[in-house]
Amino acid sequence: MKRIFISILVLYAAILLWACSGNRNREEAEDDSQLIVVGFSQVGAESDWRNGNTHSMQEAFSMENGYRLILDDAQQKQEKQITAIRNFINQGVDYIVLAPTTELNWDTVLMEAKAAGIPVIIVDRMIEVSDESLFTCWVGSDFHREGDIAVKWMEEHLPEKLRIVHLQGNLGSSAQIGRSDGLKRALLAHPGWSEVFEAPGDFVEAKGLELTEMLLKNNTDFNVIYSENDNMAFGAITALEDAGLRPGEDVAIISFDAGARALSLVMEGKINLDVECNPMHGPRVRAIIEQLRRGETPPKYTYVDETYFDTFNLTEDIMTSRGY
Ligand code: GYE
Repeated sequence: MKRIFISILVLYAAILLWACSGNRNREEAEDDSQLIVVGFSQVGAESDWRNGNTHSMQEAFSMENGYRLILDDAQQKQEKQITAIRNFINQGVDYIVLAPTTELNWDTVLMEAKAAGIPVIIVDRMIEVSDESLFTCWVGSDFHREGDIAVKWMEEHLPEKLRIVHLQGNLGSSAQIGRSDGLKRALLAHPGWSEVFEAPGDFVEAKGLELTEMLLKNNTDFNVIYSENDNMAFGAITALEDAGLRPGEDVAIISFDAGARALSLVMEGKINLDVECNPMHGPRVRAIIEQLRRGETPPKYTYVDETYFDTFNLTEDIMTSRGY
């Protein structure tokens, strides 16, 4: 009799638990419908910068902050981004955030987003469209200025005769266009500077390594590597060291991004200059969405303030407080 009583009690408790969990799920579902839905088409996961950027967006658009973030990784392919944006439109997201791979050919898909009444915020790299009303606003870095900072530093700190290896980002991306442009103009202005090699390494460490290994194997004579991001510089440094050369001394290393790992190489003297490019765009994009929700008009273009680091100005404090 006692056993039957206990069994009934256990059964009753189980039913109660099940009913409660049902309620909770329903409450969560109701809460979920209050969340602001953001579809974010991300370039990929090619670099430390990119991973820092993804992380910043995930933190800013968390459930606790009232958002549901749908993140799509395009593996550096524009076709994948176009598909992702179409999926966001079909799902009826509230906002689309696009970090574009390259600048051209966005018109058609952005017209579709506009027709669906979904605001599009562009982050990081820029786009070139026939009609500026196809996107709400943009926030990111001034890549031309970054190129100019690098060149000015090279003029002030490196010898007059430079034989430059130019490792480019993926061609057609604003980060590549701006950083390459600074160097191109400087090459025309300095008779002592020559570019002995130029190729895209797509912002990826493995390609920086591969290209530098190939140059060393072919006995290419160079004394500067102008690497359009940190990860390609990491690859180049490994290749130089494997060949018994001293990066930062035998070959000057110029890089962009200035993430934590790269700054420790600046400290060690293996990267001579790292031009800062800040990926912490999450809070900036969130502030834009909040402005839009209040019915305000955010500025069409917002440039992030950035600097550069070399052995003269880098401190332990700066190095340890990097968020990426
Ligand atoms: O420099 C590079 C990344 O667009 C600024 O993309 C970004 C660049 C960044 O892969 O590391």
